[in-house]
Amino acid sequence: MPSVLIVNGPNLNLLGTRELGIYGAHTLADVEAMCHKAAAALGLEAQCRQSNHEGQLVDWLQEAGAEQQAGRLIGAVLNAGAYTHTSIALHDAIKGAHLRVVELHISNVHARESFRHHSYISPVAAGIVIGFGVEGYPLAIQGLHRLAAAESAR
Ligand code: CA2
Repeated sequence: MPSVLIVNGPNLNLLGTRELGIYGAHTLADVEAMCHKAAAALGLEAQCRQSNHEGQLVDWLQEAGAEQQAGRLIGAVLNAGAYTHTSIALHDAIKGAHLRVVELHISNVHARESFRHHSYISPVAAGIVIGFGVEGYPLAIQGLHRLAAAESAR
């Protein structure tokens, strides 16, 4: 069964414990359960990971690129958290690995502080899902599935 990788970055392990007004009451475990369900409905296995460490995220994205090239993975949904706004390393990892990525943000970053308006991920993302709360995760999986199917039909 092909896989889809779901990667959550720094502080997203705290979902559902604080900042409920911005990120909602669902925990990371709830989000991962939603991802497993959405993936299974498309005949995919969801691999869910979270790290607070930039290098760990780089390693996972590099490995995912190799899995995608081998035809075992359709791509990744990436909520890089605050690294979205700072990390050239994540940008380079996605680009270098030729990884199909849907960038995701729970909150509408464009309605927040200006430092959240720039993303190093967006220029190397195949698609972007922003501001739908945690419901964005299943939407991103569905979008990634469609993009992968469209590319393999070409
Ligand atoms: O809206 C998003 O999904 C973000 O990627 C979340 C990041 C933020 O830095 C981005 O600008 C937008 C922050 C994640 C922190 O999550 C927390 C959850 C609960 C309590 C504290 C932090």
